[in-house]
Amino acid sequence: MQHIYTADPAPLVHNGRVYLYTGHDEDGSTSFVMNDWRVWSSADMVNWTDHGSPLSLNTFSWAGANAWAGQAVERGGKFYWYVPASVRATGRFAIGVAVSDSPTGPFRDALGHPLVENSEIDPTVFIDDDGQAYLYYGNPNLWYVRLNADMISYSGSPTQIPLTTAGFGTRTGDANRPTLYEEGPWFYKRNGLYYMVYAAKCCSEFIAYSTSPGPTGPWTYRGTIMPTQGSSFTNHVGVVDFNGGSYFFYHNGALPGGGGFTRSVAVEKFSYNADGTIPTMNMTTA
Ligand code: FUB
Repeated sequence: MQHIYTADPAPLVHNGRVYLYTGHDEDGSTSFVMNDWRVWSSADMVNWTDHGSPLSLNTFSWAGANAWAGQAVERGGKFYWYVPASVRATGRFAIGVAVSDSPTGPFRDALGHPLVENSEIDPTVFIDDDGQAYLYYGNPNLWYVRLNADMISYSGSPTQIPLTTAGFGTRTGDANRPTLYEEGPWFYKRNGLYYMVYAAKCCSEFIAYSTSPGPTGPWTYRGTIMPTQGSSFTNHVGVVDFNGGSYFFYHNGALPGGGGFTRSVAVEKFSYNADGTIPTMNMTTA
C-alpha cells in the first residue's frame, strides 16, 4: 500500500478475492495516531482496489482512540470485524465487533458495547472445521474465547494460554516476560496443524511462530519467520493461501517519511516446507 500509511494487515479470502483489512497511521505521526481502519482487495495479488474506510472509531459509540489491529471473518454471509480500541470512559483497551453484509462494508457496531473488555488488544479470529470459532488476542498475555455461532457473543470466560518457554520461546533480560510472545497473534489451521504467528520481543519486534495439534494448545515454539528489519519497531502479520500460493502480509516503515508510527503494509509470497514449517523470509524494504 503506497499512497497512505497502513499497518496491521489482516487478509481474508472470499469468493476469489483477497480482502485486506488494515489499520491506518495518520501522516506525520510521532506516536500512534490511528482513527480508522481500511479495506483493500485484489483478485490477482498485483492489482489492488482501495475500498476506503468503512470502519472507524466513530462506528463505536464507546470508543475514544486507538484504532489498532483487527481481523475480519465471514460466517453465514455476514462479515465480522474484530478490532481493539480504547474505551472513552476508562481509557482501557477493549475489543469490539462490527458487522456487515459485504466484505467492504459499511460496517456497524454489532453490540453497542465491547465484546471483551480486559485491557488487551490485537484480536485474531478463526472458525474451525467443526464450526467452533475462536477469538485469540492479547498483549502482554495471550487469551482466547470460544465464540458462539452468532459470532458476537462467547461461552465461558476468557482463558489465558500458559506462556511457557517450550510453547513460546525464551526471552532474556526481562524477568516479567520470560517468553518471546509480545502481541499481534495470527491464528489459523493448515493441513491439520494449528499455527500461532505473532510479534516477538518488544520493541524491535521480529515475527515468530508456534504450532499445536489442537486449537487451544499445547503450543510448541517453532522459531523465527521474519527477523527484526526496517525502521518500524513493531511488526504484525496475516497469513493466507490464495490461488495456489501462500502469502505473508506484514508491515514496515519503508515508504518515504515512514517509521514506527508511519508504517506500510507489504507482502511476501512463500512456500511451506514439506513438514509444514514456515521458512525464514526477509522484508521487502524498497
Ligand atoms: O498498530 C498499533 C499496534 O502496533 C498494534 O495493535 C500492534 O500489533 C502493533 O502493530
